[in-house]
Amino acid sequence: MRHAEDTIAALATARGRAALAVLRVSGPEAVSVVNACFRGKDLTAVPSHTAHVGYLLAPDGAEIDQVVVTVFRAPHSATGEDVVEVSCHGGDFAPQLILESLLAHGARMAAPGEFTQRAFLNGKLDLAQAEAVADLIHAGSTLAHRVSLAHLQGRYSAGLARLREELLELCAYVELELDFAEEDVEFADRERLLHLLDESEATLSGLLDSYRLGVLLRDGVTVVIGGRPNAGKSTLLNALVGRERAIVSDVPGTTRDEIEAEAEIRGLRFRFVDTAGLRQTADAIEAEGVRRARRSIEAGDVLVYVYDLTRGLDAEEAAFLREIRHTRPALRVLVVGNKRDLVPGRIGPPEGLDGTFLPLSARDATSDAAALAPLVDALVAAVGDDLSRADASPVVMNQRHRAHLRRALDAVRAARRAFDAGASGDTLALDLRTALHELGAITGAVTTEDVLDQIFSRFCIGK
Ligand SMILES: Nc1nc2c(ncn2[C@@H]2O[C@H](COP(=O)(O)OP(=O)(O)OP(=O)(O)O)[C@@H](O)[C@H]2O)c(=O)[nH]1
Ligand SMILES: [Mg+2]
Repeated sequence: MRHAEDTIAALATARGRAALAVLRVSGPEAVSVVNACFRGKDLTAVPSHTAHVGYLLAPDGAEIDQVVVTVFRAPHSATGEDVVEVSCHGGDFAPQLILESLLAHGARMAAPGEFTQRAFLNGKLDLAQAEAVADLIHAGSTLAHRVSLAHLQGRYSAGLARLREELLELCAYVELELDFAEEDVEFADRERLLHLLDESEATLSGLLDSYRLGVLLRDGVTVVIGGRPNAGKSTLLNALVGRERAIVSDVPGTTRDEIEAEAEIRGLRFRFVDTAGLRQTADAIEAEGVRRARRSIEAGDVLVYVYDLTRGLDAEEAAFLREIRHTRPALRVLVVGNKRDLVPGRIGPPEGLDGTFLPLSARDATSDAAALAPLVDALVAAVGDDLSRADASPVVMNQRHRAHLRRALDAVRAARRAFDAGASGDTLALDLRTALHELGAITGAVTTEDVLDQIFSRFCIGK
């Protein structure tokens, strides 16, 4: 374990105008560094967890700002070291000048993620929790925030710890060097071993399955709105995001550049992409728009294909939808029959369309959000995951974790096969140790410095 020799400082809050800003100093000299540029109480003599008003001074003794400093003494601090937090006024000057003064008095500028790294090295949180700090800060939706917070509080780590215990129990069994192929092994032991193997496999599979939802929470869902010119795509985009984001006009070919807008629906972040109407055109700029539209449709998670009910879905469109189903089977397609207000009576899906069909009026929906409810329901259903899972069980959002979980699952399965084939306890133990090692890498029980540096360097400075 590395013990920090030096004292680091950084601005912990975002730059720019704000009522307050916070700077953090951590390390063996944290208290004396701040004390050297603080006019108020003698901070070296104050108890831990106390706050003090005073003036922060520049190296030449000039006052920079009135501040509140809070002193936390090791090991009872966020990093496990002596920590001093300086709350000053926000803006472009005071925080920066204070940072310069702290550096002039012996602190070193913190590297990205260095505070969290020190917290990890001092056992304040495990690696999965440290990564959850980053996830929490980057959360782009209510659900992503809730899951990151649960991970930070250790729900995920606790689940992994239980799994580790199961695997350790398994290892203990097989390392007794029992030869399970022999007749004299107790039936109960054999049953217990099989049960534990099944449990571990199920837990690992469940975690790996949650990754799909994790990616949705982390990255949001990309919904591409496609269709013929004038079908009402831009009108629909505006209705979905509740503002006039895109220009709507009765001139076909109005949208050329792609237009993106985001909205949160049921706790998930949706990114809607309005595209140029699909048609053959001699206009070079429009043609480029059409090319981009096709590319976006290929890359999206969901395609909302809009057509004008007064014109119907033409043969070329139907062929396009069949083709995309073939070339991109993972793309979920919702077909919207638009301008419902212009077509009286009952409306059925276009002939030969299998899949979700929704007749609606995008224009009416701009003033009456309830008109969009069926489409919103269909979008959430298209995501295809039980969103309530996000509250009930851990959700893997991190690619690094997924890689370790995969290898752990492979190892447990290999152990299962070895058992079925009547292999020796040694062989089984080897596989189980591999699984344990992979789980340990997630929480940081086993890691190398390289891995740590790689993880923490992705954090921002001050974290
Ligand atoms: N009556 C009626 N008109 C609509 C509806 N939705 C859109 N429109 C009209 O249809 C015309 C085209 O709408 P847009 O939203 O610009 O269509 P678009 O698909 O984005 O068209 P391009 O950008 O040219 O590809 C506009 O005059 C809209 O007011 C609807 O639900 N009912
Ligand atoms: Mg448009």
